[in-house]
Amino acid sequence: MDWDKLKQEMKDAAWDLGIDAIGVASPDPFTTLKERLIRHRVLGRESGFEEPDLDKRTDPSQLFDQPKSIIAIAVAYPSKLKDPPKSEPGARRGIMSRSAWGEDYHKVLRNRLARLEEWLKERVPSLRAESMVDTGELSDRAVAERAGIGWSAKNCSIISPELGSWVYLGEMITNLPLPPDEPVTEGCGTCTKCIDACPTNALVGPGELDAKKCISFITQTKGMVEDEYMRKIGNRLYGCDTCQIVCPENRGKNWTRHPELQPDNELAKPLLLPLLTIGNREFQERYGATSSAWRGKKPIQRNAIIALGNFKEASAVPDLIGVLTKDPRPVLRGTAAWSLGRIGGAEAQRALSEARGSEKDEEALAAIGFALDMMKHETKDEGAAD
Ligand code: B12
Ligand code: SF4
Ligand code: SF4
Repeated sequence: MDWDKLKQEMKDAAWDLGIDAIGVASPDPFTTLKERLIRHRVLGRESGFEEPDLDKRTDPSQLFDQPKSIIAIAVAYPSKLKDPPKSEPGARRGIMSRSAWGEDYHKVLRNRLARLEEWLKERVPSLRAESMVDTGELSDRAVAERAGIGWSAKNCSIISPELGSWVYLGEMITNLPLPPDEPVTEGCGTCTKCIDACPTNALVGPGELDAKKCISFITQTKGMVEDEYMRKIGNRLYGCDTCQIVCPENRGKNWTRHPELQPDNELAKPLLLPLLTIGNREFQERYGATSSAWRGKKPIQRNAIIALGNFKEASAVPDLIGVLTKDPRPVLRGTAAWSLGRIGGAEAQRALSEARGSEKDEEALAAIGFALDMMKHETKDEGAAD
């Protein structure tokens, strides 16, 4: 078999298979990545969403019998809404990160990898392959970098010279000895816009993230959020795009060719109030097919409550009092207390004082106390994200 020729044919076929960038990496162990991951763990900077076994993360031969190559793919997604609905007083809206617009990317990329596998199998019937997207053991970014899809940037993203960073990544380990590609030579140069723009200073150095400080991570947690971070969440409901929006490499880049990745404006930038009381079935119907639903509805509802507080949306006070007094989940009651404290006013204060007498959950009670205190001292006024 002429592997060079097969690789070139695969590259030529990729576009028609719905793949926007493709490259080949050697399956050698990722030794510098391993050192990096150990350091990351020791410093307590992991999110907890990563595969915990660092040997599996960095040695493809632990996942696959005699791997010969890893094919990396990228699928580009939209970064702009067409005629986005306005967020205005009385009708405030939250924002989903671009990686959660359209259909769940795990499904879309698995579909592309399955098509690619079929294409290869037709040419090499002895093909063995194992594909992964996000939830697999490997570092999708490290594989993409080695396969020449893009460089590992200061905002941690893989930036493709042609596509920017609005790309999802996936890979396929194979038994085919395809010749590897070279990593790209471009880089960030002296730019530091992402590090400067990060609202929580989560980018602690170029390409170094303290995931626990990252708003993207915080929006996906389920507990109470600290006051400092609630203020910085702004109106983000899931994920954070700030360090990519400010990136000059993304200027003018908006990828729209995949119909299943096209956003629905009402899901990408939804009204906040209806989210407070959305039922399980309705949540599944609306968000079940997107990548934002994997942690259930609670984090998104909590973030909607936070956003109303950050907007200081006085018209939301009755609904927030409803959450404070009736919601069975202490985290949501506590967050509603914070939001009412941030909005302020006599009605909010009365409701908080009453709730202080009846609330049984310790954490929610502490949040009520904090909110009442905050009403006395509130001076700051951070804006919303989008
Ligand atoms: C855990 C995780 C998160 C965590 C932690 C993110 C992080 N930066 O570590 C949280 C929840 C915060 C998160 C957020 C986001 N994520 Co995420 N996430 C992952 C996941 C599952 C693992 C990442 C990981 O292991 N991180 C640990 C770090 C240390 O390793 P790494 O980034 O994989 O590898 C790089 C570094 O190690 C670095 N490196 C290696 N050696 C050295 C040495 C030195 C000195 C330095 C400085 C760096 C360095 O180079 C490697 C390659 O870039 C991957 C999927 C996967 N299986 O890989 C998706 C993934 C990285 N996420 C993705 C996306 C889209 C996002 C968000 C943009 C979503 C959003 N809009 O909110 C944000 C971006 C936040 C950011 N600035 O990174 C995409 C990235 C696509 C791209 N173009 O790069 C991935 C690849 C999912 C996918 N399959 O498409 N994510
Ligand atoms: S995703 Fe947001 S919080 Fe996280 S590093 Fe980027 S700008 Fe900072
Ligand atoms: S904003 Fe600048 S430093 Fe950050 S990723 Fe983009 S080019 Fe690199």
